Amino acid sequence: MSETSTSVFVSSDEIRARFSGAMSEMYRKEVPQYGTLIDLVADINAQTLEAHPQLLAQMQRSGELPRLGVERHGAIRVGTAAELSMLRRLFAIMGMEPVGYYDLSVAGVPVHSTAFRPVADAALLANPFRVFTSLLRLDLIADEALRAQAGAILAQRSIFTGRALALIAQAEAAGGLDDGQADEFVREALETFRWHSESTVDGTTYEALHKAHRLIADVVCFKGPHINHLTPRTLDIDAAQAAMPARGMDAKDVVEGPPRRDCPILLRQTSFKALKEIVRFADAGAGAGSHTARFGEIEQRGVALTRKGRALYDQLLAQVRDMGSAGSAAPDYGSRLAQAFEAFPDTHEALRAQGLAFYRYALTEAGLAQAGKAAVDTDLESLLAQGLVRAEPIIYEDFLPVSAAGIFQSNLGGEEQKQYAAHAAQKAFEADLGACVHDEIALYEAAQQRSVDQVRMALQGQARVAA
Ligand code: OOG
Ligand code: NI
Repeated sequence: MSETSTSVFVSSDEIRARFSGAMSEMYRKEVPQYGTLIDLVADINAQTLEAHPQLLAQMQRSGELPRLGVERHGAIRVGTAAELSMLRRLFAIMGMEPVGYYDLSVAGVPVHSTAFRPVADAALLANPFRVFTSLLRLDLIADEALRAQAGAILAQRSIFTGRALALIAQAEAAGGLDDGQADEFVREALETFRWHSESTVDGTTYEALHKAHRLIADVVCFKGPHINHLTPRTLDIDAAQAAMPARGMDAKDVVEGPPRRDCPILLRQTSFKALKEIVRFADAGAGAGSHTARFGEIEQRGVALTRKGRALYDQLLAQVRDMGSAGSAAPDYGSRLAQAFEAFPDTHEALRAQGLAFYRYALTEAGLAQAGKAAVDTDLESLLAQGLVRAEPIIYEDFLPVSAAGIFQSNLGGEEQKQYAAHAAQKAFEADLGACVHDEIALYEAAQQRSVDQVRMALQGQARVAA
């Protein structure tokens, strides 16, 4: 039975690709500067690949090149556990699972978050679309009456269309969606992420929530969790940042994350500032107001770090931020950052040898010729030394809490800094989500190990197993 019924299902990779494409098209119409950003990044990527044949070759070998042009992440913010857990089910249909837990309360943003993304190697190569998803923490609103009011407003809204809910249930029951259902699912799911210029509340309520925190107003006062940015991946973020003003974009002051390096690590991000948009409040008589929430962002991705590498990154970043009171907005931030990160090795040989970053191992041409030969030793280091195996960086697919906070802050307008006590609550978040989040570092570890196992298997047969 399963053979005939499952064969008509569209793969989750395909649904994700359709959805990501549809979302990009919608956002291009809603925020035209996003279209400009996509064009700019495409130009910079083409120039970068032309100027760096080694990078081109490496991306060809790793299979990353085709995904580059369609790669992007988005972000949304939701208000209730029910919304979050239904999103989990919606994203699951597109092969996207919650990865990582981010506590942003430390940075003055009253949310905690995860990223929905594909986790399997092949799915990441097919289309790595990710959605950074934040849950508002009403418990961090100090004013009790306001907290209750926000909760009551959120309890009344339904962010999914009836058809979307029906298709989610149907996909779960049947194990997939056919071609027509998949298209309908994409159309219906998209509605949840659309911008609505009519607020669900009156102007006074908006102002009160806005005063508690701009982000609270953004989550509570609208019909749904409008997509607030979409981010293409650039291969040279400094070049893209420098070119933004000429194309009419108001770029953020500094690039978040590590400094420019020969071997990019983790993630670097910058954005153009959020646009002021006209909003009509429920008491339309009061006239139109405005809201600032939606922006454009670009990112450059580098190699994923091991726990040891990540600890070093966190330590160096904290050191930089402790050196200057103005954090990343200080004028000497760039030089302080570069200086501190001199302590982070910047060759792939060193990163690998010191266990700071993750690599995917594969047989070279010479290695393939040796496959199955009796003399082959499967000790990884000696295989590398003999040129039979090569190590390619595993790209970081996730986010960085300090950077995310910087992105949030720069797009909330103003210098707003609320103080919340550091308050990681992963267990509560997972209870609201209805599932545990993946440990992102464990995923990279497993990907690296799979590649090692594949190399060994390819050499198997007469090959000795390393002691
Ligand atoms: C999410 C900000 C985080 C990133 O790239 O780090 C983010 C938000 O503003 O909702 O998207
Ligand atoms: Ni982002």
